[in-house]
Amino acid sequence: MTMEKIRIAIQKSGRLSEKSLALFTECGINLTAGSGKLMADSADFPIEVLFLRDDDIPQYVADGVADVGIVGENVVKEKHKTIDIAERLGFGRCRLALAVPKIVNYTDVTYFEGKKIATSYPDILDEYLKKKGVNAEIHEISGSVEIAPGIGLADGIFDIVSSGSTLFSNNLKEVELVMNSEALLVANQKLTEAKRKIMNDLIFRIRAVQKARRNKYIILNAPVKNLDEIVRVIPGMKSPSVVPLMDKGWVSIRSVIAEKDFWEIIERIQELGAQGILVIPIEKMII
Ligand code: PRT
Ligand code: ZN
Repeated sequence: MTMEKIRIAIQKSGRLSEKSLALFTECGINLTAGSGKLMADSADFPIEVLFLRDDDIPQYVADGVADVGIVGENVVKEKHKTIDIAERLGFGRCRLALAVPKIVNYTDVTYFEGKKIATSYPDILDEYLKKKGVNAEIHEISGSVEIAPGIGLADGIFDIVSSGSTLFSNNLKEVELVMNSEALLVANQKLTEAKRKIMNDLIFRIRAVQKARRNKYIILNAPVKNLDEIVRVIPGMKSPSVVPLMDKGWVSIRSVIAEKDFWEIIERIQELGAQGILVIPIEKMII
């Protein structure tokens, strides 16, 4: 009897490759071959990894050649294949936006009426323009979209923006945000029961890793007189553990705090007399 596995498609080389592989490692899934090969498998988890161009991933997953895949939301939306979004992965964040030359006196989206827009995402753009009631000519190109206005190929562009530095260095400015994107775990809609179970195991691990990333373990010494107030600031998962110190006026507190509230919490508890604050990264978190 062969053990059931799931086959997952990830980007072969590009902006999502490294983070996709890092996610497997953090989930305790070590792969046997490098990303240079077409496929890899793992001794730790019933998984087989297929390395592809990101544009091909939705189709492979829709066809069932791969059971699941990791791909940008922008690509999923552009390809509109019939696949499920199984989990949002929180990396590869970017946005799809319209941009025009800096010198343009832009007021609103009607600027694009009768204009030429260069993009690698014609379907998403077309849908957006229809919704806005704007008629523009969509010029599909597969790369270096940002140079199109400079060489007279288009009046504006519709492209992925992350820091905005590519737009800046090409004398363009972002004028309309069309969609936000992040990496998604996508799945074939007709997975067998056994494969669905493996996928859910994978999602369970991914969530534990993500939760851990969003939180920090904190240890600190606190004066007993302010204990109640300090505990209100760092409530912990259930409630913090409080350990007495030899010095009767002090206790040691251990708790978990959210990364995003980190500096605010540290400031508050310092005001309340906390000392010797240690902040420790968490590897996995299962509640
Ligand atoms: O070869 P393959 O087809 O697999 O890769 P690709 O070249 O099509 O894609 P790749 O590797 O560039 O990006 C893969 C995915 O990463 C995209 O589909 C997005 O979901 C996501 N992502 C996140 C980005 C960016 N951030 C990003 N900044 N994809 C592209 N960019 C490019 C953008 O096209 C522009 O040229 O970076 C430039 C803008 O960046 P800033 O920081 O200058 O604004
Ligand atoms: Zn691509």
